[in-house]
Amino acid sequence: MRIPIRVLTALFLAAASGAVAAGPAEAATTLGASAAQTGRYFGVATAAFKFSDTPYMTIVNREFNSLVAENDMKWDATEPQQGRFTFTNADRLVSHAQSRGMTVRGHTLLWHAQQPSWAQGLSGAALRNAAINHVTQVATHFRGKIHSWDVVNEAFADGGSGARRDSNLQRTGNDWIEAAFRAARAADPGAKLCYNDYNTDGVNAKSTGIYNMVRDFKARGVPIDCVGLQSHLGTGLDSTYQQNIQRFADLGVDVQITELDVQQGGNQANIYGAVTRACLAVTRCTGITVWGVRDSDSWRDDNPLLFDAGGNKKAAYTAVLNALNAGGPTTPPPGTGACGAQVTLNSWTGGYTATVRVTAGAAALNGWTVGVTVPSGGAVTSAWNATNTGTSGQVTFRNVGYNGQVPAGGSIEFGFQGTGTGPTATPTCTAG
Ligand code: 9MR
Repeated sequence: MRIPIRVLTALFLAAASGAVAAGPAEAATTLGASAAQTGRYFGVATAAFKFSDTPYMTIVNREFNSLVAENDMKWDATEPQQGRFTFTNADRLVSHAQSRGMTVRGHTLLWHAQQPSWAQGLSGAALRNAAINHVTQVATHFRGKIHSWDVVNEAFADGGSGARRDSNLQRTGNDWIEAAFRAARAADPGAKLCYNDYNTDGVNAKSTGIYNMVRDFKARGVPIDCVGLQSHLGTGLDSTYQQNIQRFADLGVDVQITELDVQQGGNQANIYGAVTRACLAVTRCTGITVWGVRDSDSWRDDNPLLFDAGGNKKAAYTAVLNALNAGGPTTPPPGTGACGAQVTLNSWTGGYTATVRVTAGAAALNGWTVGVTVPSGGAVTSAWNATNTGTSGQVTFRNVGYNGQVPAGGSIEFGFQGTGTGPTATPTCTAG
C-alpha cells in the first residue's frame, strides 16, 4: 500500500538572475492574471452549451485562468447508462481550457444528487462497485488534464450533528469516501484530490465533521490533497471564515474556494472582497472559483455573480480585483528571467508523483523547458502535459502542443511519475 506524503518543496528559480526580491505586484487588470501574481488561479463554472454565446465567452476568456464544469462532468452527464460514458461536453470544456492555458477543476466524481436513474436504483455492493468504477473510468479518461478533482461532494449533513449525510452511497458503508479517493489516486496520480461541501463557511459543526475526516485520512494515509469550501453566501460572512480555511491548511491540505457566489445586496462587494482577502491570507488557499459568469447564468435568482446580465463588471468584481492586486506575490516574480518552476511531490515508499508548476515571468512564454535532477537509483516512468528527454540523472521536460504558450504572470502544470526518491534539487526553467 502506498502512503502519500505531500512534501512541498516549493522551489522557485529565476532563470537568468539569482535571487529576486519580491516587489509589489503590478496591478493586473483581469482576475486570472491578478491571482496568478500570487501563484493562485481564479476560475469560473461554465457550461459547454454556452460556448457559442460570444459575450459569455469573451468574459470567460478574458478574466479566468481556470474552468470547472457546472454540470457537464457529473455522474448523470458522464455515465447516463451504466458502463456507457459520454464525455462530449466535458471534453469540449477541457480542450477549450487547454487551448487557452487554463487549468481545469473536475466536478464531481461522486455525489448523492444528479445521479443517473440507474444508479439511484442500485444499493449495497452493486452500487459501491458501480460508484468506484465510475470514479476509475472518469478519472482515467481525464488523466493528466485535471488540476483538482472534487472526488466526493456534499457527503456531510447540515445542522449540528457533524455527521455524514444519509444517502444511497453512505448506506454502502462509511468507507465509501476513502474508497473513492483511493480509486481516484490510482486513476490519475497527478490530480489533486478534494473533498467539497457547502455551509462550511466558518468553524461550525459541519465543517468540524469534515475537518475530523480529513485529519483521520491524513493520519491513515488515505490520499487527500485539498478541501473545497463552496461558499454559496448570503448577506453576511462568518467571522471565522479565514480561521476555518487556516485550520484545514494546518492539516496539510490545500484549500480552494470552489463555488463562490454572494447574494446581491448592500454587502455583496464587501463580502466578495473579504473572501478573496481571506484566501490570500492563507498560503495553502490556492484558488477561487465563482459559480457562473453573469448574474443571468447563475443557478440563483439573487444576482450573486461578478458580472451583470449585460456582461458589465459589478462593484463586486472591482472588490475582488482590488483584493487580488493588494495580495502581493507569495512566490517571487521571476524578474528578468523567463520563467520559474515549483515542484510538489507526492511520495510513497519506492515511488512518487511530481507536479511541476511553470510560471511565466514578465513576458509571455512561447515554449518552455524545465530541467530536473532525478536522484540516483530512481527513474522517470511517465509524464503528462510534457515530454521528457532522458529518464534518470538530468531529465529535461518540454511543453507539449497545447501548453507552450503561457501569458505573462500565468502558469501551467505538468507532472511525472518516478521510481525511487523524488527530486529535491531546484529545477531550472528556461523559455523556448
Ligand atoms: O449550478 C448547478 C445547477 O445548474 C444544477 O441544476 C444543480 C443540480 O443539482 O447543481 C448546481 O451546482 C451545484 C454544485 O454542483 C454542487 N454544489 C451546489 C451547486 C448549486 O446547487
